[in-house]
Amino acid sequence: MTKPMRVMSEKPLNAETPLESMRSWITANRVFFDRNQGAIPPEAIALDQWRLTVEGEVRRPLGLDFATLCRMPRAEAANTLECSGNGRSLLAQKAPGNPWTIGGVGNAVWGGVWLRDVLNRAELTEKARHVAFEGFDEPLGSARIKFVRSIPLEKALASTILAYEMNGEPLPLKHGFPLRALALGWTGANCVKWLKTITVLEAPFEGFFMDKVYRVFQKGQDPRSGEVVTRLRLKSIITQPAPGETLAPGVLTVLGAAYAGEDGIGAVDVSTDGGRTWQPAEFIGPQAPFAWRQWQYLWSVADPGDYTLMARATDDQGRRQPDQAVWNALGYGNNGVQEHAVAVHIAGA
Ligand SMILES: Nc1nc2c(c(=O)[nH]1)N[C@H]1C(S)=C(S)[C@@H](COP(=O)(O)O)O[C@H]1N2
Ligand SMILES: [Mo]
Repeated sequence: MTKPMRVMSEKPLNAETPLESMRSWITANRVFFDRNQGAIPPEAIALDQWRLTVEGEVRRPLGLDFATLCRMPRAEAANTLECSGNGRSLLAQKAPGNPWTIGGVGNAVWGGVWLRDVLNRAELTEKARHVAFEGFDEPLGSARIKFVRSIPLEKALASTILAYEMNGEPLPLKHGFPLRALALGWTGANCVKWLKTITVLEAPFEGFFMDKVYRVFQKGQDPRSGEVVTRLRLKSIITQPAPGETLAPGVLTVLGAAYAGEDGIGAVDVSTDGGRTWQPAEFIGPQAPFAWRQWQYLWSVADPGDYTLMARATDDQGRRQPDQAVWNALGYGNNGVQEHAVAVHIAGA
């Protein structure tokens, strides 16, 4: 019954969540999007071989084994994970990178420990400012650059978890078994998989994946002059009907999701006439911090013809999703209304 994922590349594996699987609050693990810079480890590491090293600006460096980690107070959080490049192929002006449509996103309930509990155990020094994560996946390509990312200490202490469970199952191999970071409400690049080392630093980590990519800059500019991609941007997507679908007249259920990372969703409006008029959608399903909100709109359509459906979200502070995304050289954060419009055909009776 489940539609297959849309694979954009096999090596490394980059694949989208199918549209049909985004019509529920929880995205099933088996179709949850895959985004990899390097090679997925060929097999699950034996848990008794695995250690989490915590070092750098700490008074008590740690080598935590899995059993010890599991005995620590449990953290559980719903979180919508989105790749920074999601929506890139829909941008009005093209940008290089994986050609994501809307499926570089998924929502899951993650179980693990709070990063703050691990850092407190290691006792931060006064110099601690950034927290860097390194996984044990092998880099691909001749440059052999490891995927290392750091986040500010405030985020690490406030709302970051180290997850060993995804939707009630052990973290699947593709998604970082046995442990991954999740900076809640921040893009996937801040959520390192296959964690092995956490290094507390005085300043942001410097390296390819911090300084050359995952920054918002214009063509010809030094990437380092651009802001690091962190928080998810306010956005809504239409998950039913599918683009280009032909439908019969009647009352049609339009489905979608809206998310804003660290912010909540206040409202979603739907247009069925290419943005001339807007009607409120209704929320369905659960609501939780950092998680998307599912919505529906019952569309009565009598007349055959071609229609353009659009959705636009407003966050809980009253800020509205932009019509067009702010373009940048690597095509990150496409949250434009126009770019996510869906054209459908209503057939004659
Ligand atoms: N170790 C490691 N962690 C990683 C990556 C990676 O290549 N290696 N890719 C990142 C990116 S860019 C994204 S969008 C998310 C994707 O997570 P998923 O494959 O579980 O959906 O993982 C992040 N964590
Ligand atoms: Mo990503």
